[in-house]
Amino acid sequence: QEITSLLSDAAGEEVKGTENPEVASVNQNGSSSDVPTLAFPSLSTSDFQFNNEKASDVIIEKVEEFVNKLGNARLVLVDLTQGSKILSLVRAKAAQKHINPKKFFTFVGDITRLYTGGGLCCNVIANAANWRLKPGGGGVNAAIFSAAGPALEVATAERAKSLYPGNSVIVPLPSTSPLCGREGVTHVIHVLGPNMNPRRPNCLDGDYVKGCEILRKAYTSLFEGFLSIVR
Ligand code: AR6
Repeated sequence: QEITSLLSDAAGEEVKGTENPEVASVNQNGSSSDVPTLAFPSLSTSDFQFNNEKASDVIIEKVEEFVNKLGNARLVLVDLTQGSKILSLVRAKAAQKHINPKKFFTFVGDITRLYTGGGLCCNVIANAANWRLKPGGGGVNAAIFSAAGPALEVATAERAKSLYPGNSVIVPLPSTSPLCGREGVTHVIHVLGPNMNPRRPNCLDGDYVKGCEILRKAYTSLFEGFLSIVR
């Protein structure tokens, strides 16, 4: 309990992992690895060009819906930089809605180095995937496939060949993957968000009614997938 409080106090505000001694010391004790944690990027808001304000509303709505179903688990929204617009928006809205900071917080860091780079143990990470479930393409997808090595591509192909927007697939990470050994990640959940970029497949041409519907579906699928792993 004491350890959980220490961690959440540190994490209630946005934290930069490497500058956060409380988080690091908790992890050195080994205890926070007992807290099932999903680290997820903001789906669709970079390469897929989804509006940040609307995306932050959907994230908050879905976090609010799932936060009381988590038991001792927690959700962490991750982005690469301190200046991340989506992290600021979500952090402000989460505070406004009094969402429990022990259960949900934001974190600045590379999702493939959350433990070694930031002292944050996350047993599950989400990927903002492409419909073909293939490596490359930039963003978090390229980073995760590259850090996980070929084992992730093989394990993914065994589970699914493609994804429709709004859907996800859970992939248990083989213990041979560096992401497993180095970072303690046991599962990757690939999620396909809605696309507003005309240069990418299935562009919604600015239709935010459909876009928000698909984004809600994507987060529901992601959070339900995480719950199915931790239960
Ligand atoms: N660690 C943490 N967050 C990251 C990282 C990282 N290593 N890299 C990017 N982000 P994006 P999308 C953040 O573009 O908009 C790919 O090409 C980023 O700042 O990865 O859903 C796929 O193949 C942003 O906040 O995903 C798809 O075709 C968030 O992750 C397409 O992009 C999502 O950015 C998906 O586009």
